[in-house]
Amino acid sequence: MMTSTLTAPSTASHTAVSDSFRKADLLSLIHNEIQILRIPNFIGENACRSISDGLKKTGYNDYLNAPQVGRIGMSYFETGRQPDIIEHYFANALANINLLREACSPYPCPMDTFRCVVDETWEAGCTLQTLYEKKMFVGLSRSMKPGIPLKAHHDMFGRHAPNTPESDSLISQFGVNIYIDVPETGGELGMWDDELSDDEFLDRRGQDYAIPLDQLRPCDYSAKPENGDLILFNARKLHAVLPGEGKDRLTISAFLGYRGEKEALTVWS
Ligand SMILES: O=C(O)CCC(=O)C(=O)O
Ligand SMILES: [Fe+2]
Repeated sequence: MMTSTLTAPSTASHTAVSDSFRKADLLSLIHNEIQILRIPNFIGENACRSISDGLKKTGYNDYLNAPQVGRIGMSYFETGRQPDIIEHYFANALANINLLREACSPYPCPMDTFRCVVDETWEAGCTLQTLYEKKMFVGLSRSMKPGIPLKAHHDMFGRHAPNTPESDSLISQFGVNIYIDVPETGGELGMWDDELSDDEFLDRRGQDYAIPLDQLRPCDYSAKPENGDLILFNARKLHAVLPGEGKDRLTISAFLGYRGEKEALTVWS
């Protein structure tokens, strides 16, 4: 449609930066007052270095449906509604949580820390998402190679788990990423203001897993992550990871689901 997305504007008004995870900031995200919440130094430098080594030693495999995107663990997005892959996802969910814990050891897995911090902050708590009465996996680690973007997409639980109370009840879905080892240049989280319907998104991505960046105008705003950052963002808006330079970009990620102020928040990958 329009030109290159390789430069990323930084836009303060869409982003809040906080020194800790606070309910008021999460409410700002929920109420659409901000689109990105960044918490620097959520994880310390030494922990990042050690966890980066542990993740690389554990080893990344490509997504089943997004070639060139490495991951440890499995995203429910990969199941593509196929019963045999869904079964595989659930059969391995808890083992994969433990695999991530082992990779991070002797440091705590940052996703466990995140889950505790959210639980402590939100009166109704934060729990691991269940689906079809089974526990989901959470804490997917993603590795993006230099020069390779994560193409533009939105994340909609309802596409992968349609007509379930768990997806029908969702009011907001936030992307959660903890940045373990990121390039100094590039690797921004880029966002567009567009909230497409899922049908429109699927139509526009065609056979690809997402929309190539050269088919979009430059992103409307972005966040440049640093090692140790925790970033939450509105995953229903179109977003992408811009290509990084010089080193692999390692993250630990989840989605956070909101269903109302009196409801528990939930996490899954
Ligand atoms: O790695 C990032 O900055 C964002 C990745 C992403 O698309 C997501 O977590 O939904
Ligand atoms: Fe995403």
